[in-house]
Amino acid sequence: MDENIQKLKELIAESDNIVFFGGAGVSTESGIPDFRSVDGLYNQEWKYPPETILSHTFFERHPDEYYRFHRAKLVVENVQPNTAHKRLASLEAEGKLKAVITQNIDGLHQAAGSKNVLELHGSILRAYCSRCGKPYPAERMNHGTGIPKCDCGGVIRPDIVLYEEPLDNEIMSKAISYIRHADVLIIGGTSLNVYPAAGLINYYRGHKLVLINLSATPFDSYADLIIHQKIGEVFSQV
Ligand code: CNA
Repeated sequence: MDENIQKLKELIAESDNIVFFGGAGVSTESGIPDFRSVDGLYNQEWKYPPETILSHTFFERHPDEYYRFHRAKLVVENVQPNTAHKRLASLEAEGKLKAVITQNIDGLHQAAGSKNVLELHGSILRAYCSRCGKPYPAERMNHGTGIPKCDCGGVIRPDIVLYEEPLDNEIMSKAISYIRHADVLIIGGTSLNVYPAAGLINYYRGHKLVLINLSATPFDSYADLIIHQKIGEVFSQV
């Protein structure tokens, strides 16, 4: 076994206060593209970059184009949790992992059995009316055609945090608290480019910061242990 993965295995074995903070790279091995990898959404043919389409202004002005992108790119059929999601869920069940903090909107941590999941950017598995707030099943939004509308005439929107929108204060405070009190913080599958989420790393007080990411991140020098390998493959060994 790789020396660094062996070290991670030991850190996990010795701790009962692990917190995981992850992003899109956690789900690529399930078949959901991230934003920035070579075959990620940034490198696909599309008129605007994902962060423009996924912005509040764009949603308000071009809901039809937003939904074309949403259904084509955010909703991926028949996805299953991979080894990373599953191992994180089993670590929680063993009482070793306190929380999964995720930037993902795909619901795969819960599908794997994780209970304490803090979704910083919401979920495409929930929807509500942008005018009156009435909740709706995600089905029509994710699989229908055209712009989904509420009985009140408002546009139904996904319960995700679009660019230009603030993060939920309560979720952010909980995430800060888990990270501040964590013994081992494992960060994985995130380019650590999207704020304010990426700034969470600054709240960690410990000396067991593990970074598992295919490519380098701006925070590599902060890490006590770096593993530049596929996260599913790493978690299958620990
Ligand atoms: P990102 O900026 O696309 O970065 C992903 C990172 O993961 C990159 O640095 C990759 O090198 C790395 N990576 C890709 N595959 C793997 C792998 N198998 N193992 C280890 N590392 C890998 O994504 P971030 O999450 O950092 O950016 C935040 C955005 C992307 C959030 O707002 C998300 O909502 C949004 N997003 C979410 C999903 C999803 O829910 N699955 C998919 C695409 C984008």
